[in-house]
Amino acid sequence: MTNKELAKFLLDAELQRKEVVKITSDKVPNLTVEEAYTIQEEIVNLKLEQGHSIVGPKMGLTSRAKMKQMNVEEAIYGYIFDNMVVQEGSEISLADFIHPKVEAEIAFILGKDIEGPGISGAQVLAATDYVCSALEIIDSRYENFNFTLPDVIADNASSSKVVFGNKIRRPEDLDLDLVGTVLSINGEIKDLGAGAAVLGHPANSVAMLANMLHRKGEKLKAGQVILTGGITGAVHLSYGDHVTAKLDGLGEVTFSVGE
Ligand code: 0L1
Ligand code: MG
Repeated sequence: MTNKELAKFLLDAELQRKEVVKITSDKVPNLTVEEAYTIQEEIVNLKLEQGHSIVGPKMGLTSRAKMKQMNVEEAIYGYIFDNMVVQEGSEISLADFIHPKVEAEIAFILGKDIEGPGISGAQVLAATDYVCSALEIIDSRYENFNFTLPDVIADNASSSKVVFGNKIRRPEDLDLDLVGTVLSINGEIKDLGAGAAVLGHPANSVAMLANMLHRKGEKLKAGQVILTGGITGAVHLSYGDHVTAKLDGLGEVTFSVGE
């Protein structure tokens, strides 16, 4: 199969809400990370051709625990599109997903372009206009979230939906590494953490992204909204769930799960 055919295969799985066997099992056993990003690019192009626009990139596998689990030194990225954004406080339909999970994150809204190499967290903070809370809903197209690193990169880093909190703050008004975060479902705490769970500081995640994009001759652009990675672990969603994340200084972000 060509990279475009593999991209269509994964996009069909997303559109039909149908889980598939990971592509390294049978279709491309020797898939490299570089080739996987090429498949992801084909997915991005197909979504753009369908009329969707990019909100911004997202970082994934940014916690030490997830990196260790996948045996990687570098996080991964994917892209969030406009049709993935869900209004804060609204209800999503379980039927629109395969096996969704939710994680609490901090999003950065860029005021200036950021171009690698050698970008630091301090440079990211200087280029960031605002930060806000977010709940990312991930929905791997692979059976049981069973994938290798190249598989998940090709699958647009499991991107599915995102709910942004309504409160925006200037980044200098908060210690983003110390932002305490509590993720609850139906009033029960499911996980908690602090901003430092994301590569020591969420700005480091954006810096890593800028440096990774530079290797492909790309940069982060003013106006993009960037998901920096899960502060909490990812928690499975079920019908009837009312999900709330509280992030210190960034307020609450919520949604619920209907049929
Ligand atoms: O946003 C994320 O951290 C997800 C990255 C992909 C890994 C997964 O699907 O669990
Ligand atoms: Mg995430």
